[in-house]
Amino acid sequence: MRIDAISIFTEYFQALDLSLLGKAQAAGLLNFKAHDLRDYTHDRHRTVDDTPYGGGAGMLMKPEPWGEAFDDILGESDDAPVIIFTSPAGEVFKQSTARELAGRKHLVFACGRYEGIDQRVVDYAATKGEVRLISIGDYVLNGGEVAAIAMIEAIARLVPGVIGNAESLVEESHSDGLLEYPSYTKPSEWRGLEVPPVLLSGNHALIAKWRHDQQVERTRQVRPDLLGE
Ligand code: JFE
Repeated sequence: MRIDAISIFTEYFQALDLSLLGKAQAAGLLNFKAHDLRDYTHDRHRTVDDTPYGGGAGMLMKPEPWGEAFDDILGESDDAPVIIFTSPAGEVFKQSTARELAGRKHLVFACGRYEGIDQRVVDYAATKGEVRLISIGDYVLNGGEVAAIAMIEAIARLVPGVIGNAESLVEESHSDGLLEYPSYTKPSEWRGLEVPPVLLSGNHALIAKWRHDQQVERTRQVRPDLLGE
């Protein structure tokens, strides 16, 4: 899978060189590249922002560097990429979104800063691929990079071979729509706190039932919306 990100803070994406995603890149399962939007400017100050028409506070990202970046990065593309604008005004990113995007060959993340990007950049991108505006949640970040990194991590771990232990993914898909059950490792007693005895019982049917009950109870307590309540 090929993933590009366009940003004025490409250093953020060094996080993707760590751990499993770093190994996936080294193994050629994931071809990731961060592109500096300022490389597509031509003035002495490498300007990417300007004031909004109609007035209002703050600055917007001007369209010309984005157009040049898309022409360069999407020019090399074989089939229609998905172009993702991280935005607080987008559809909310879900595990189902990650699954959909993990099935595509080429993703391009457009990461804005300031108060956002000139709307014509989104309209132009739609002539080059499938555009999605995606939010990672109902809070406002200072820019799109952190949101893009969260999405890339969630997507890339679903690419076959990226997670060595395929069982972790299988088990997750079973528990679809419920929160995880609490987990314990050794020692069986720690600072006066005991592991629930059922987990030491060796009774696998009983353990499966206990875990499912814990999932339902947890979900009811903190995320009743997931139960449709
Ligand atoms: C950008 C900003 C003022 C946005 C109303 C580009 N889930 C999520 N939260 N925040 C973002 C995504 C995000 C994504 C891209 C971004 C925030 N900003 C900051 C400033 C108003 C804004 O939108 C700029």
